[in-house]
Amino acid sequence: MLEEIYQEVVNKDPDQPEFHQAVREVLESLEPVLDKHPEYRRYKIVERVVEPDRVLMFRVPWTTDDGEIQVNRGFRVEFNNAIGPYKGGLRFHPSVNLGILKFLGFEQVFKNALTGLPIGGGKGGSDFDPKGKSDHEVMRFCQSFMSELFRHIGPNTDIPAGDIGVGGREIGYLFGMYKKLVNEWAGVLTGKGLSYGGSLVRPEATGYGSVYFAQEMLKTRNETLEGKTCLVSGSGNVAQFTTEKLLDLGGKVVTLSDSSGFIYDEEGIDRDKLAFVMDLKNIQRGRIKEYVEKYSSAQYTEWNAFDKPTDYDPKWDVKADCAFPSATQNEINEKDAQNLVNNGVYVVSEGANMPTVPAGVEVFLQEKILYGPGKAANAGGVATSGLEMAQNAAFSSWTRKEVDSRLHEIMVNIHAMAADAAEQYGQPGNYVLGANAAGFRKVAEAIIAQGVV
Ligand code: NDP
Ligand code: 2IT
Repeated sequence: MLEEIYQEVVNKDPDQPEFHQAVREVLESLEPVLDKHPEYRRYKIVERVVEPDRVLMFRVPWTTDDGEIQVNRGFRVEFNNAIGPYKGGLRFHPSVNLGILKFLGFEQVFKNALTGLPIGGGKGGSDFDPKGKSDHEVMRFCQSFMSELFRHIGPNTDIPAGDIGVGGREIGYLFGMYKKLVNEWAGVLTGKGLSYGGSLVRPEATGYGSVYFAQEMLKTRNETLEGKTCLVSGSGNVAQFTTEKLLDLGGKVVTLSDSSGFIYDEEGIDRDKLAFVMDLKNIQRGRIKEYVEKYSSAQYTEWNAFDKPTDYDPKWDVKADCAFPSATQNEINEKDAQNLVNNGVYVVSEGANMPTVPAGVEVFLQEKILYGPGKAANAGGVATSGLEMAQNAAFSSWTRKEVDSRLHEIMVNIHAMAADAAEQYGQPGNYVLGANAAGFRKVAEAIIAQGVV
């Protein structure tokens, strides 16, 4: 039956391979859940949950600094609000299309359920490329994007946030335009600046959370991150704060990357080097290869993620204990997964969404390494967005310590929920099954309770 549902998803939208991949991965976990809960079949929960509540698509016209008119496409996929208002990031990247945003929105539904907070799932974005654009161009783009999006969102309806290409700068411009159009200050976006309703620790949260998740997985083997050599991919928001938390916990980070290549620093990326990367990426908006001009302990390997010059990615062919993929989807193929295992990696915590292809996931499961799939391991970001919403609703702001300790507690709970569900369905240690089953069950119960709507 699940195969039939999957085929129908493919037949309806044959040009959305990432969405198919995300659906297949969840459906493959669900057989034992549906066997235990036949009512989920009767209520057609799977059929209902693979179809987004609604998809919005709109034109985003803007002008360059030279006065040339550009047209991009904007999207918001409001996937499912059974357990709370739509919640999820906005991605600005030239590769963005409806299939990618549907995959991200679908994942978000279950991820958000795992946080234990009342938030549904959504995702949006545009094929706009912020790279090489001036601040003013980015501002005009964000204003145009919001001039359509504003009528669809609201603090109890749909609350976007950041994702690839959308950080504090973009959220600020989007928020400013929303406020102007609606004439109301509302907690309608998360990831806001601290001076206008943002939460402490939200910028750090996804990376910190992914490391907390790894810490919990290691605990099951009575181990810690102290002294572990770690590979981190990406060099954006998630990668930076993954590196920071690994340093706090005594780990040694030896790689960072962007879509042009990666750096390997055998001496480890210490706090000063990380500060350099943060300035390079967040302020100068430069490329990671500039790291080697500053630090001679490192070497740079060019590997264009779009051309894929070899059938394996050399950044995963490095000796280490742990890997934190924190760039994008499908950045680890089957060969990369095998290379990681061959190089001694036995902990993989996914800061990115769906960074490992299905055949790579299979390698990790067969090898029985500690493998935390994105929807569990990177849920700390959206969870802290939920905490930002709670602070906005209560007109209050919490201390760094308070937010961080709640984030930590949420990650400990997600790990426990995924571990328990994996055990309950007969595959202890399989966090893929555990996360999918636990997230799905929560959404399914809410859908049943609310009738056929
Ligand atoms: P950023 O835009 O801050 O950083 C993205 C990083 O990944 C950059 O180094 C970028 O390199 C690299 N990258 C992007 N696309 C590709 C690609 N196609 N191939 C190779 N490298 C690529 O984004 P985030 O750090 O916020 O997001 C990273 C991942 O984490 C994404 O998968 C996102 O969905 C996920 N995530 C983010 C959350 C958040 O709170 N921000 C929460 C949960 C998950 P370049 O500069 O060359 O583009
Ligand atoms: O993928 C994700 O969970 C995010 N990009 C964060 C979403 C959010 O609403 O904070």
